[in-house]
Amino acid sequence: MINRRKFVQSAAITSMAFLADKDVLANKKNSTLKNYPIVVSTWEEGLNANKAAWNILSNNGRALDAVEQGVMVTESSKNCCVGLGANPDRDGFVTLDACIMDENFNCGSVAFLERIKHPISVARRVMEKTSHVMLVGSGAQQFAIAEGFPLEEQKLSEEAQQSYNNWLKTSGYQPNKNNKENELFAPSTLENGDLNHDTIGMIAMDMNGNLSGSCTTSGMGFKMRGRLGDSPIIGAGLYVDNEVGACTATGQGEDVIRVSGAHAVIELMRQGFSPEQSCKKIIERIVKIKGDKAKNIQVALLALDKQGNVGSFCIQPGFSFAIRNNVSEKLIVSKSWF
Ligand code: SD4
Repeated sequence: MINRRKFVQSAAITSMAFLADKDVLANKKNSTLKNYPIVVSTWEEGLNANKAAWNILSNNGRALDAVEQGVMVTESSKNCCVGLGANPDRDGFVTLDACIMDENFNCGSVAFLERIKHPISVARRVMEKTSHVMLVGSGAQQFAIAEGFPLEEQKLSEEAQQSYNNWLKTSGYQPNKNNKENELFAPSTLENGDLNHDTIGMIAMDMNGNLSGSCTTSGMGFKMRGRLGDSPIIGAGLYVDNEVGACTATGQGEDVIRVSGAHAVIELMRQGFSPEQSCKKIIERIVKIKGDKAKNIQVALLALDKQGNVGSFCIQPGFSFAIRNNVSEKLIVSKSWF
């Protein structure tokens, strides 16, 4: 038998739970109206990519389709920093890396892929059609061809050929000599916020509140042949946890991998830190690890939480991200450590 005291206690607990649920529902409803669907992506190229993603999201499409088709715009752009028009490696070949992740922890990735225009779509096929997460090099290319992706001509874009010729004049082929940092982001390229970037990372939440993300890159220009950065690595260049949020990274991939950047941000968000606070904490970790060398590198992190809040943080000034939702379409300059 239930006594009066117990009855009052349990009624109070039930009504508190009810109120809490009501609050959560009300917040969710408000944030549905205000904060999502939403898509955010790295660098100024993100503005165009977001347009394609927004077409899908605003028509009640799936975030996964939005993040694939969004970054395909950047992969297609002729002389852009991403895709087959990008800078080659030291041997003069463009090699591409990409990964994608949906709301159910499904993920796919390709790396060191040559002569395929849309690595992000190959990554999605790896996710959907194989039991694997990553395919690399000739195996990834073989899979792409078997899936019907055309093999493109092996030819540098005019701009890339020009910058490769310039690079050959001054830099030569000197893998891993002396100052490792300067091989990647030379300090001169960090002046005036004019950063060397070769990547787009995109994260989105659709009308159903589901998150997905994509990341695609040509990697660092004039990298050693076979070098991979963070962009195709789930947990480094991209991570999505549909209960918590999504994060993508750009910049010097070696230093993102070192701290499992995107995953580390998500774990901080899970503890209750905002997207910006979480990104800042991981940037702080990298800066601490790098010591004096931190001033020569760029890493930027961009995150979106389950309520549609966006935040970013980077090491050097100069990183910006593009945002598109019901209320705005704009480029935002990220806060930076220096
Ligand atoms: C990489 N994170 O390959 C990429 C490079 C990048 O803008 O983001 N460039 O390390």
